[in-house]
Amino acid sequence: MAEVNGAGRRKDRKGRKAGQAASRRDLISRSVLSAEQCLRDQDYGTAYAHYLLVLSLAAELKKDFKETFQYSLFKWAEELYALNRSQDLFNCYEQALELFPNDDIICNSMGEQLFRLGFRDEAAGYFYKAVKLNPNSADAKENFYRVANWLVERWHFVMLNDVKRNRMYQKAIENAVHAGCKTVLDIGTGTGILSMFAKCAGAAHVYACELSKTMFDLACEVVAANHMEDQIKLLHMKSHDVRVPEHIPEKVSLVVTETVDAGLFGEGIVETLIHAWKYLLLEPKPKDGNCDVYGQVIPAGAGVYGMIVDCPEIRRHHRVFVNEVAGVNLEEAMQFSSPVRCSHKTNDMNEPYATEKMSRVPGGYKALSQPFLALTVDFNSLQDLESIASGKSYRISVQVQEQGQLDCFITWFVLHLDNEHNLSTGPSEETCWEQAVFPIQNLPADGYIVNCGDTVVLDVYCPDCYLRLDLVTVIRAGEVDSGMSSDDMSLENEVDLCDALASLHTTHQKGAGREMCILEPSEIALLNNVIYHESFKNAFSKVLSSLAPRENGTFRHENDAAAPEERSSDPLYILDVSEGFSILPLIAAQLGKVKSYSSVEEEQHCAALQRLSERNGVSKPSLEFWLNQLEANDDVLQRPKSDKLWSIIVLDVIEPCGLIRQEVMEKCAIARCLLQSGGKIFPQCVVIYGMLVESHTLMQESAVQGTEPTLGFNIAPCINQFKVPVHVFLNISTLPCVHLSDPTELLRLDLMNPYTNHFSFATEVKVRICKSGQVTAIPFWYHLHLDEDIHLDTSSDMSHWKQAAFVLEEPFRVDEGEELLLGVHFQNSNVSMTLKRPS
Ligand code: 44T
Repeated sequence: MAEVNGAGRRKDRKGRKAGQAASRRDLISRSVLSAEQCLRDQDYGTAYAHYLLVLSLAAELKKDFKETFQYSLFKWAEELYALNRSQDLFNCYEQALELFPNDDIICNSMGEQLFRLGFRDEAAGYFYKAVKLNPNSADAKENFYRVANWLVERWHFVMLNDVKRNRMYQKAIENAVHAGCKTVLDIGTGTGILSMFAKCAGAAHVYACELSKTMFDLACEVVAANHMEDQIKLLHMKSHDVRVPEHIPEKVSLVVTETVDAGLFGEGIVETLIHAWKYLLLEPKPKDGNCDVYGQVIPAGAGVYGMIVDCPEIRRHHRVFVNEVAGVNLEEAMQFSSPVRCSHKTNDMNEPYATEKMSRVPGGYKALSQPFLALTVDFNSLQDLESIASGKSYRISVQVQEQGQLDCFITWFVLHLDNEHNLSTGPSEETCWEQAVFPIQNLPADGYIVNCGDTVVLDVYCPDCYLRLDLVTVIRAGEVDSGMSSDDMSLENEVDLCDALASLHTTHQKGAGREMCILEPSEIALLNNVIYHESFKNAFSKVLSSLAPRENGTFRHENDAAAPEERSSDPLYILDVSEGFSILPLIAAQLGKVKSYSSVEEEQHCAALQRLSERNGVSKPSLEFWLNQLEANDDVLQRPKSDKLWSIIVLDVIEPCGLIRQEVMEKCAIARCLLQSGGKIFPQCVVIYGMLVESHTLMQESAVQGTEPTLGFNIAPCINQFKVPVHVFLNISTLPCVHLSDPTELLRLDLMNPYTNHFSFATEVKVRICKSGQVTAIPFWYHLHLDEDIHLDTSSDMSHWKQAAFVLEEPFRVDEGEELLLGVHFQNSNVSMTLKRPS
């Protein structure tokens, strides 16, 4: 019986199984049919859901349906994005990645979604994964290169190549370990190099923490590559979250760290060390020195130095100093201001300081004072650290020694690693460091000139972990200090100080009450660029006069089909799709019967343009804001009215960093369809120039050069996975390099030509070598041709554009007089280059 029963149950189960399989098959095929129907109906959400079900039930179908599944996912994601349903959007991607965990296309697309919603670090992680999964994916590579800088910042390469800095840290750590520090915590370990120094110096226990996930993973890889994974304990956490004994078993006798930025405190070293002294370090060395084991920090302390500087390049990026640009008066209407703060005004958009490698600033700079000591800090004194964290300010008077313009303060620092080892980040030092720049703004135009003998009074403090230098006043030679009583000198409370400063500022602030508009430094440089605006004005005029109705009411352009009488009273339409703040529409609107459309997005930009147009007598209807006209889903490049086409469309082709903007050719193709006959796209043509150079500097910034600079430790192969061939934001004029060829035309993009519809180009150009050497890089820049006669050069002195360079994988030896073939390849806006000898 039992057996029969058993057999019956088995049979029963078998039957049920067969039935289940059949109904599963049935469900699957029905779902596939529904999915296909939904796709035809463009109901992508439901199609996606059906495919998801199908592929979850039938893994064997994954191969067949992968592309259709991806298609419905991407379509549905577009809709979710448009509907602002980002959580649902990411849920879909996560489901998709569960089904296809190793699919580079989904990974890359997930990265793109994250990126456009502002999650850049996360996006970078997905691009990285996509490239790892498919090293040939051009899209993923382009995306990865664009964000790699967020994952692993470029200074890591520079720093690891800096032998002097590495030796100095190594020596100081060795000294401390030999003197008895046996337990070490490396805070912000980066690639783990300081931890490896400590271990090799003989430390018994080495712990390291790193808050960035990418850097932590990298440190693990580096430490393993050096066979020290059992000797260094790596923690993926912020030092503030490290607890004894949960994460590290004991308090340590040495903390090593280089969590410093150009302004010294910007990486939070003060707060980090306050916490470390309270919870992670042994007691400091007592005054009488009578103690074997105690806590200490490398670096032991630092001195911050400052200087008053005249620098035209910094001036033109942080202060609008032209009063009139191509007929537009800027002076009375608006107060433009850089986001880099230097005054008491606080604003969310403020950045504490800019950074600049002063030795490489185009046009150079002039020191108006001797260096002055702005601040010192003892990292071994909790009291000192807490005093800085309290935001206490120090008032300093500095003598002016040279006549010039008060453009900015710059600061740098000397890190005292220990009593013997000091690292300076000074502007004239041979180092990889940048200096912090505190631009001076909002003085009356004549207030910037200072003379020998004047005294500049400033406050130095560190209110929120960022160093700040505030100009208080300038005491002119021979004047008594009328602005400040001795009482003011003792103001310690920040609020009082701000009030005092505010009242001081308003007394000499010209045009107080003018509307404030904060612009990016590149936008300020653009406003200061008179030639740029004059060029556009002239080119606009030419197009407009070629299209304007003649006296007899007919149009000059013979192709124009519409009846002249209908059109003769119509204005001409101009659309400016520049990114960021642009006054081109205003310039156009002043040219007569024109209706200009601006595509500025920020509210303060719209307000500024409106105010400028009022003050410049531009009639209200002449200037419109394109985004106000748009329905939620409309395309920016639609035409203004049903029967009217654009006479001019201004496209912003080059990014300030020196790269071609993404999707420019796509935009161009649309723009061409929206032009009236005889209408023009600006620029009409873009010519890319390049030059072969030997640049040690670019190599150093691009990859760690073997094991020598890292003192024998094997770091290069790990971190060089993050190298990026294209460098951006370069100043070619000051880049340390030897020119091995003349500038050469590389590629011509004709934006007006309807046959330029493909978005990837490859050409080969002959380049003559004018000097023997090693080609390591090819800097490139652009000429933007507005018409046959007028062009703008993105490498010119007043340009708001910087330049970019392609760095070769390996140096290429060349001899004077020979001719090489340079292959240039553009895909979307990603550039790559190859160099070879003609066969
Ligand atoms: N110095 C700049 C390097 N971190 C900046 O995630 C550029 C140096 C520099 N981890 C040449 C040029 C320059 N707990 O990976 C970063 C960061 C991490 C922490 C754990 C913490 N409390 C922190 C704080 C930061 O530390 C690493 C280094 S910080 C950035 C250093 C002018 N040489």
